[in-house]
Amino acid sequence: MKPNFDFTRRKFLQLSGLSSISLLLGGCGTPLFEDLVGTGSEPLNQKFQSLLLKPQTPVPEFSLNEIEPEALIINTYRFTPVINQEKYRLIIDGEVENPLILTMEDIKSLPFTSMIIRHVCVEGWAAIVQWGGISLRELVALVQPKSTIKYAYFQSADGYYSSWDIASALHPQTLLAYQKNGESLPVDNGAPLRLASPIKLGYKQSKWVTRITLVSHLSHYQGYWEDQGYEWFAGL
Ligand SMILES: Nc1nc2c(c(=O)[nH]1)N[C@H]1C(S)=C(S)[C@@H](COP(=O)(O)O)O[C@H]1N2
Ligand SMILES: [Mo]
Repeated sequence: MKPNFDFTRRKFLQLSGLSSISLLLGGCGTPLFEDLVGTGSEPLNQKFQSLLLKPQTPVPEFSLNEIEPEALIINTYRFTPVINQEKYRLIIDGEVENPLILTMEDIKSLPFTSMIIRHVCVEGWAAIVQWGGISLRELVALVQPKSTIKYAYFQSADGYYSSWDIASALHPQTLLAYQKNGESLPVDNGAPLRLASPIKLGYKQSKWVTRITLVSHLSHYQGYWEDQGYEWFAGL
């Protein structure tokens, strides 16, 4: 679907003044509560409406004095893209009623949230990090997805890509981060915007995210590492 290039900041502010849930109710005509499935069921089978209305249980967080500023190893496989923050845009599109193109200013006007979690890389290291930014579920609510969406597909400025199950994408601690340990996110860690979540391995946490596409089917490009044999779900 073609993103909405007529998007204006005024419209955005108008939208963000509404609660996520009222947008969602406005955007779909299906009865919402029939989808409130039991918590024991597979996350992949949960409809996104129920996931948006009923956030999953948060993972316990660490305290400020447990942050390990030196332990987060820069792990970049191709190159570090140079992104002009003024010109940067995040596209959110796919099977949605209201595709958006956002500036960093738009993104920073959404409710700020932060968390202290453990980042785990399959290469055998981990680091306790504080990430600050916006929750992905806020953004997903703003674009008013169709009820069929099951995956979020992420593209990055260095050509990296990954895909997530929608339940994990809507987890309350899945953030698009623009701060690390209380400071602006360094370029090497994915500035201006990266994924951060305590429920997925490091290679799912795309840096330099430029486009998020919400879809009902996965293409055969599932991820930079996933397409080379790494496990797709990669849950922690
Ligand atoms: N765009 C992009 N995102 C990426 C990567 C990458 O090479 N490019 N590496 C991944 C891996 S394997 C890890 S462990 C984390 C590392 O994040 P850091 O470099 O901020 O420590 O970024 C992930 N996201
Ligand atoms: Mo990693």
